[in-house]
Amino acid sequence: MENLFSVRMRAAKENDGDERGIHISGGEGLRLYHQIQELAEELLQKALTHERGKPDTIHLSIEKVKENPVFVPPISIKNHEANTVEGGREVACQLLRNIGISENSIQSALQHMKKPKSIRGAALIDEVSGLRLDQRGDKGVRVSRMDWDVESLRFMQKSDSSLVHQRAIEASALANKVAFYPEVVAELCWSDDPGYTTGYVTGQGIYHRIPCLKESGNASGGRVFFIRHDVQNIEDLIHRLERQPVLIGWEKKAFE
Ligand code: WAQ
Ligand code: MG
Ligand code: MG
Ligand code: MG
Repeated sequence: MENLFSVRMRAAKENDGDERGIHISGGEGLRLYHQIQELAEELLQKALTHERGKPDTIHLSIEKVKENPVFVPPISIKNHEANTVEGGREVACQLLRNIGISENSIQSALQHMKKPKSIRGAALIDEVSGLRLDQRGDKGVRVSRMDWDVESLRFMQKSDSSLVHQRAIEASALANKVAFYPEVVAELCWSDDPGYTTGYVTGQGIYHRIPCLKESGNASGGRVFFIRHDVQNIEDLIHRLERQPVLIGWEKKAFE
């Protein structure tokens, strides 16, 4: 296989007394050399026109991936219904309970999601105690080096209409990489973008899309990964989340 490049962007606004600033937007992909420019332009455009505001700093980084990517077959997508934030959050909490997440841990996740200052990465919390396991504070753990395999995505799009929107494509690539690791029991996510209120819960091999997880206009959101209580080496998991190249899809085009 030809070399892949990791193309990543993050944009932030300055904030007094905090060198990292306030998170505006981020994004990324794994592409071949001749596709770098197209993705870099898309990401730059995203940074410059984001509804969270004009950034003061934009980091764009492009790096050859030396390790071979792992192919991860996508989990299935289930669409849920809700008309109110209360209803949407109840759907999310019920799904997390069914997956086996403790009430403490669910409440701790909701507290994290409601914080007004959005962080650029995810919080890793214990599925039983709800305690934060990563030591990353306001930075969080930024999952990186994942993308859809293009042909596998096209195949999935034939049967799932939600996978046409750029945002759902990006979010599901991340969610699929995260769900691949056995240490991660579940994930809860909704956007920090004020205009986007649909979020998801993943667990037990399903990406549950849930509308109405927050009020429109609200700029808080985030990601929580619920981690198995018996995990010994959290740093090793974080390393794989950040560094291991993953393509979502099938290596052999068995589906053609
Ligand atoms: N790694 C870890 N956490 C991240 C990453 C990443 N690569 N990117 C974003 N986050 C965290 C961070 O705290 C953001 O503030 C938060 O997630 C939300 O990110 O099926 O668009 O990119 O329709 O604003 C979900 C539903 C959309 C998609 C989620 O999130 C669908 C979304 P955003
Ligand atoms: Mg995003
Ligand atoms: Mg898992
Ligand atoms: Mg956002």
